[in-house]
Amino acid sequence: MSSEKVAPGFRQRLLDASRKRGSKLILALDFSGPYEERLDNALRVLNATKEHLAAVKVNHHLLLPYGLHGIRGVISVCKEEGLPLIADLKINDIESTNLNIVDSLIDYGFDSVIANPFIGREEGLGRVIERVHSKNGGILFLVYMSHKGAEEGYSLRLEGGERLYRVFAHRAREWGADGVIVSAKSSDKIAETRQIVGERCLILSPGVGAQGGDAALGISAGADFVLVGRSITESRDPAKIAAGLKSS
Ligand code: NUP
Repeated sequence: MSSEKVAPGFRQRLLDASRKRGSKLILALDFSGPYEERLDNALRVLNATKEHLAAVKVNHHLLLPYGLHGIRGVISVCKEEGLPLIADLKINDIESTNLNIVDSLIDYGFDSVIANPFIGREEGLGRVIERVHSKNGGILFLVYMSHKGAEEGYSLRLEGGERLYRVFAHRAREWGADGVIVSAKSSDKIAETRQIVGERCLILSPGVGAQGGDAALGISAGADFVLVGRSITESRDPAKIAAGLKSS
């Protein structure tokens, strides 16, 4: 038997980071306002809150104006701190484009990506999941989003009566997603999703604070992590808010 140590996968890295800091909080590093100030603001908030975090999520707010190369300072802080980095690009395209996206993200140091299971497996997400896992990264599926209109799409009934978000939860389990995104405002959907995906698939819940949801409710419904942006990034005291949310 080989004595070579296998590096832990994304799920384990996230759980390890969470345990180390006693935190179920994933910081959404989202900033609006002048483009030239966003990176400095991101580094300021990241450095102020890092001891309270389990992971960091980056969205278009930083990636569009700066690109992967431009945010390498943020990536470095996360690497130094052992904070897994999630790219919230909601991958939603054909396979060759999706593969291109995940290759860039992982090569630049991201640990995982969020994808839309709506696009399907064949020539959609199938090889993307394999690619991400072959690079020791993770993939998270949108199952039920946190905005009001989520109901108009994710709750649609399919022929036979099953609702779309339940199909997405089944896909997460069957296709080997490392985690799913389910609104913190929908305790019932979190509980239903847990029933479907089992214990190995992590549930990450956005919609806390600025969108009206409550972190403790999300966690008590069965979410493993809460995903919070503006309540922290737009606060006068990000560290205080993050410390309050870390073990909701
Ligand atoms: O359903 C989702 N809701 C949601 O808010 C899926 C997401 N990925 N997000 C993202 O989480 C959203 O784009 C933002 O980056 C973050 C929540 O930010 P905030 O509402 O806490 O500021």
